[in-house]
Amino acid sequence: TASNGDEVDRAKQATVESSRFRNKKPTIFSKIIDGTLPADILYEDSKCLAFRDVNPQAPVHFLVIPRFLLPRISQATSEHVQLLGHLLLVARNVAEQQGLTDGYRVVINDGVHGSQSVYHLHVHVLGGRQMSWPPG
Ligand code: IU
Repeated sequence: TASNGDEVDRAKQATVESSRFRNKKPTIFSKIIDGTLPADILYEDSKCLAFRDVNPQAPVHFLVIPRFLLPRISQATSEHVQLLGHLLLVARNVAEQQGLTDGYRVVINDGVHGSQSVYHLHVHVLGGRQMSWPPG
């Protein structure tokens, strides 16, 4: 579903370079972004990609991640407004593509109390079953 292959290739390279420049620690998600680790990619564009979670917690469970390495939502600033909005719209579009017509859960885990395990911002989308509240 890549809209423009050349644009995506340039974005991949730019992301790798900007992550190095900013001296942020790449995670396993950087390998999915640069294509060295295979993933079941549902959507990608110049700013982000969506892929199935390897350990799904619902019949449909995918992650939307920015190519740009922002480790966690608590490090976001006004610089990231457009990027964050884009991630949520992609989450919504892929949820629709996945047929989640009865609703779904969108989650961002942050830090220790949020049980974040991968420090590359990711939006979880879970659906295909009834969710409960509050989460554990
Ligand atoms: P968390 O919000 O940081 O806790 O979630 C990380 C998610 O990344 C978790 O649901 C893992 O199953 C998922 N994941 C993945 O999809 N592929 C991987 O190679 C790794 C983790 I490591």
